[in-house]
Amino acid sequence: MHDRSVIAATLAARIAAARRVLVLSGAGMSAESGIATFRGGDHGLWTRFDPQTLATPEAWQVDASLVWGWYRWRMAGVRDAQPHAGHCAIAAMASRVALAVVTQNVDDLHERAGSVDVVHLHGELFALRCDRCGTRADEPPPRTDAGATERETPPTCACGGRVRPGVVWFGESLPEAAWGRAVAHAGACDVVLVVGTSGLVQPAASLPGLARRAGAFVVEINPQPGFRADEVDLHWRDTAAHALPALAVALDAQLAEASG
Ligand code: BV8
Ligand code: ZN
Repeated sequence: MHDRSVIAATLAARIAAARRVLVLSGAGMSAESGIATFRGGDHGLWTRFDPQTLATPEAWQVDASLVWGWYRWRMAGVRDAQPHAGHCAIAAMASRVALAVVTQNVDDLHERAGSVDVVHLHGELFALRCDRCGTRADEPPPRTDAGATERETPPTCACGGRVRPGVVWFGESLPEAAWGRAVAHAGACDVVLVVGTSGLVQPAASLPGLARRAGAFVVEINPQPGFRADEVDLHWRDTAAHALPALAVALDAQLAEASG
């Protein structure tokens, strides 16, 4: 597509000249790996389950088996998924320019594509821990029969607590270290690529505005607009698995040309 390569070349020139790039990703980053987004289309996680209800400490208190069964189904889905060319493009660009990844996602697809030091604002699906003493726990062997609605009793810890997913639920505070690193990245970068987020969940959604006020050029890569027009400098109406590889190719060409 002509405009995809034109946008990619223009943005690559800016990235080649940047000191530091920040990628802020949301559920749309994992969509082309087959993982349902939270609000997208008819397959969004919200449509079948209301994560506003399930992804909360209250739900865990009231019906831990439903919550645990839902996360077990999501863990199986992530294990079966593969990073796509967009995840790989981010890892490739990070080997060429100073690029940090801050994600709202709890899957491990950025890491499996080769990104290192990924900041997980909302925790990590597979970082299981006891809800009482915090001891890390291993996931029990995957179940073959469970469906998304299958209840499953969560494992118990030696202290009597229950094993929970290592994610940040609605109403829970973000990990201080992760939030601190995200704010530092946002305040120190020249270009922000906001990929696949509807910009609804706070405080993560405040990061692009913070970066822009600190002087960064903010690009949103998303087929739909997630952020207000005054919060982004460029809305690249494309998908993560198409736009990011085109950008990585354009960046390589830019850097090759610059090095003569
Ligand atoms: C907190 C882990 C302090 C769990 C998640 C009223 C107003 C404002 C804020 C609040 C409010 N009431 C409550 C709050 C605070 C609340 C919040 O923001 N609520 C929202 C819903 C209104 N936030 C919190 O509670 C946070 N904590 O504030 O702490 C505190 C402390 C104590 C007491 C009170 C407050 C904690 C939030 C973390 C919640 N946990 N995940 C789990 O995964 O189960 S959030 C969850 O939704 C995901 O992690 C994800 O990050 C998040 C947002 O979703 P998106 O990533 O944006 O995905 P979405 O589906 O929405 O959009 C997908 C986008 O991708 C779309 O734009 C689509 O167009 C695009 N797309 C689709 N396909 C593609 C694509 N883009 C590119 N390529 C494609 N192929
Ligand atoms: Zn314990």
